[in-house]
Formats: sequence, structure tokens, C-alpha cells
Amino acid sequence: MSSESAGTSGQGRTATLSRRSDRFLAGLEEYRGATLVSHVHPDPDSLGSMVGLAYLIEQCVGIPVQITQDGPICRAENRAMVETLDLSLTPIEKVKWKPDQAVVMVDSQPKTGRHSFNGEAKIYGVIDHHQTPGELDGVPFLDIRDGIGATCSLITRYFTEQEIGIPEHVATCLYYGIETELSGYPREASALDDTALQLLYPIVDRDAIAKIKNAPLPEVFYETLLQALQSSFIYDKLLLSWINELANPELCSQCVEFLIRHEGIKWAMCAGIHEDRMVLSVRTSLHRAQAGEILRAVVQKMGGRAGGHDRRAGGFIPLASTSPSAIEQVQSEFRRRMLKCLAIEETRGRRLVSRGEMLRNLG
Ligand SMILES: [Mn+2]
Repeated sequence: MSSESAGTSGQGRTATLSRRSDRFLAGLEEYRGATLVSHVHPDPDSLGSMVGLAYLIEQCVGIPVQITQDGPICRAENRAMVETLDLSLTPIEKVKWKPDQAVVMVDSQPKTGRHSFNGEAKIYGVIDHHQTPGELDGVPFLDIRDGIGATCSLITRYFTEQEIGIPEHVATCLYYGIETELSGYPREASALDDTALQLLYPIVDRDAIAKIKNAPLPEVFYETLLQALQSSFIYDKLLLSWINELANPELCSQCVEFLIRHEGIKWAMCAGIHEDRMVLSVRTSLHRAQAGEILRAVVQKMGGRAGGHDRRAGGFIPLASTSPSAIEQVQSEFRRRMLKCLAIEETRGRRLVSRGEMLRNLG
């Protein structure tokens, strides 16, 4: 992976096309419009990247840009982002794919199983920061930097390079995208992420950010959290939590972010059933742990897909049957593989909350 030198912004717009943003924008000149796609259940980094890129393309190339939404947005904060910042999103199934429209994929890579877009049109560019590799053959423009905390930071850098001012609305989207990606400890931030945050902070609508961060949570969140706590098992430094029925697939990540805070735990995983899939979400508090690659290795042998970053990962395993015994079988195979991968001895797990305690609390 090539690294970018720090001092490129002073070259002005007449410089040769050595900067990524120059090459990205130059390649778009031959198109009549652009369609931006991202991963399923787009998160703030996906949404922010698309909003930022759309504005940049419209300003620099002057072609119309549509931002797509792949699947439902479930997480309360993410829904609040869409509503508060009034984002205009086209459902991906409504897109009419045409060869004169450039397709740009952000915060995701082709054929990773994390989006519905599956080769309906040729992809012009991929801008991403995930470790999970995609099929990139024949894609004219690539900017993939897995050492960067957020795709929004890469887009912010494009603005700096092009010397384009960032309006409040766009800055707020980019800032929130970066901030959510860097939340948790250890921070997965590079110098480029922190430079972007500093540049954006004076421009952002801070009231809007506060409103989004404190979005009202649906009642089902608390029921799910209770279930996750009641079925959490500890194996050395790993906590595994099983949820039966997920009202929406993003509840897993919300629970696991709470569970990883446990003082004795270095790895936490929450799995729940949504439709015909076991949805998985993993967090670790270890540096450079390659959680995305570990989860991918574990679920690949079970027919599933996964990806992510050093500290955070997500994925799913398809279920042939959702009968309790079939689910239990998948759970035990996943547990066995995960313990092996983390070199933890397979023993009976210790319950986070004992049965006796649960019964007493019901009293
Ligand atoms: Mn991202």
C-alpha cells in the first residue's frame, strides 16, 4: 500500500495528477453522473463519505450525484443522523444502472458479501479503509488505506487537496462519520483522521451532533440487552453472548459495545438470529488484534461472511434451519472455532449473571 506524503496540499490545482483526488476527479469527466454505493445498513462513516463525495463531485466535476441506501438503517443514532441532517438517499433497488453513470463504492469493497450491489454496473472507483479485501480487478480508481480510521477522513483529505470549502452540513456528516469510527479504546486513529477532525470541528453543527448521539432508543433495545446479559458466558478473556431473536440486525453491535467494557474481558462477541442468519458482532480491547480477519477466518469455514478492522468486526452465518437445536449446533461450532482461533482452552463457560441471581431478581 502506498503512503501519502504530508505536504501535498500546497501544490495548487495545476499540479500534475499525482494526488489521489486529482486522479479520482479527472476520471469522472467522461461520465454524465455518479452513483455512490456503500455497505448494507450504512453507518455514519458510509453516509458521511457519500455526502462528502457527492458535494465534492458536484462542485469539481459538475455532474449530478445520487447517494444510495443499501438495506434498512436500524441503529437509533444512524436513523437520527439521516433525519437530523435531512439526508436524501435512494434505495439501491430503485437505481437504474447505466453505463454513463460512474459507480463509486465507499467504505466497502466489491464482492465482500457486505452489500446488495453485485456487479449490476462497472465500478469506477473504490474508496475504503477496511482490512477485508474485495475483488478489485479492473477497477480504474482505487484508494484503499487500511491504516486509516475512517473513510470520511480520506474524503476530507480530498477537500483539502482540492481547496474546496466544506459547508456546515457536509462537515457535520464527515465529522460524525469519523467520530463514530474512532470511538472506543484503543482508538483506531491515524494522523490523517485527527487532522480531518481538527479541520472539520470549527465548521460542524455541534447541536445536531449532540442530538444524533443522544437519539431516543426503542424499547426493544432494553429487552435485547437484558437477553444478552442473561446469556453471556465468559471463557478466560472472551465473553460470548447469545440472543435468540433480533428485532433488527444492528442490535448486536449495540450490545457488544457495552459488553466489551467488562473489566476482565479482552474480546466480546454477540450473536443473534435475524431472519435466516446468525448475525455476529465482535469487539476487542487489544491493539492491532485484526478482529475483522479473525472473524472472517472463523465464519468462512461455516459458509458465512465477515469483515472489519483491528478492534471491531461484523458478519453473519447463514442458517439452514432456525429450529432451536439447529441454532444450538451452529452456536457450539462457532464457539469451538472462536476459542481455538484465540487459543483459549475449551471449558464450560462461566455465566456473567448466575441463574440464581436471575431468579432472585425476578422475585
Ligand atoms: Mn468505515
